[in-house]
Amino acid sequence: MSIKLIRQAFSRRPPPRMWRSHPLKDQYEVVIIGGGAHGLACAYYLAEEHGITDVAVLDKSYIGSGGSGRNTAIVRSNYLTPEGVRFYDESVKLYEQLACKLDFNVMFSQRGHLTLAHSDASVRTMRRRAEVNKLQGVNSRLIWPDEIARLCPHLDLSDHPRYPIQAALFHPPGGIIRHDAVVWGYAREADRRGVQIHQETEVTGIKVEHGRVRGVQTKRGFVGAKQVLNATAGWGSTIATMAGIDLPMTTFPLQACVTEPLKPFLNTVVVSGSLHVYVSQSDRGELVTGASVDPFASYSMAGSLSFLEEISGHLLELFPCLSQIRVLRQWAGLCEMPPDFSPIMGLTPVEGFLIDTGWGTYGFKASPICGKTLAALIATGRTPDLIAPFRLSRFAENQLVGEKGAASVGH
Ligand code: PYC
Repeated sequence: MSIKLIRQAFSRRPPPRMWRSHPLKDQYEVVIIGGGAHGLACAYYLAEEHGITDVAVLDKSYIGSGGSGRNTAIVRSNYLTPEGVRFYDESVKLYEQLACKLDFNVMFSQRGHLTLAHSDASVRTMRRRAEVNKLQGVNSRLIWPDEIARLCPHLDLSDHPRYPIQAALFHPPGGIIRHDAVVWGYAREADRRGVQIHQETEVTGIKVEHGRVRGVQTKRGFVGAKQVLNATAGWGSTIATMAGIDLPMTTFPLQACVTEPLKPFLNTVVVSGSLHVYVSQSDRGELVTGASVDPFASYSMAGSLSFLEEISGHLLELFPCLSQIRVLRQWAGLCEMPPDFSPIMGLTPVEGFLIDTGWGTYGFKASPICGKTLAALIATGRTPDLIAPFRLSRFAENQLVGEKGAASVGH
């Protein structure tokens, strides 16, 4: 426990506010639409690394109310494409330093990540992923049932299940994090550096003149800006349309749920792409688990019984010992899915209007690196090499980044 925390506990003063309220100005240098981990990270790095503090982060609700508060908080970099592995690995490295950088405990637990293979084809894919990962310097390897049993003794490794487990991709740096803490930590440090956070400030239009962005229309009035970043996860294409840009994405709900707390028994994150299930145990003991995206496009964030039936069946196939466990609550978030399962980031045909979109089921884990690279692009006008493969123009150039290592997308 830090000295600061102990001093605060004994002081009579209420703890300082994490971020302040301000009147909305009619002009900023940069407006960021979306107060999730991506938007707030970008605001923080703009201020911290480039000295740009005349920044407003606008959210239509409270900060972290979108994808940042609706995910399962898995962090990993064991993707399939070299472009994806390099990008997510930088994010893992930033997450490793984040608690120190923000002076805020984000509870990053690198407990290891197992992706199970239940068929010969899947073993081949995991082997390929392991090789791509190693070539990029990422710690990831194929392991067999004896080692899986040591890491995760409660998994059913017998030949009884419909799809017996044959092997797994083991990624020791992968783990889970406290997603709200990431949002709050970035918000507090951005605020301290002069960034303004405006909650309940919905953007309803984007003003573009002669091919250049001029600002955003909000429910609280017009706000001018030299540069506008669209960091709105599930609503990325809706916002882009306001600037006259059509993004090649479809929105699907992704559901997840949490069980009652159990004594600690699951020390790794466990994922099965074939069964469409991923599960980890939170520090409170709850199992946090989810399935693949819903099989239809929708903006609904309602939970469904069919999800609960499906996830229970799949989870019990892996862990029959959980048959008496009760589900406490479930939720859904919106995933905008590009055709190649890779994000769409960077410049657009509208000068000054940038995008941080296409985050499908893989957005939260990219927050730090996405914020950092987009801040660099906003500040310098130059696209960092790390995000160049994810440019919007890749679709017209036929340079897709087919990311089959994305989870929950039912390839
Ligand atoms: O990318 O690890 C992942 C993930 C798990 C659930 C949704 N995405």
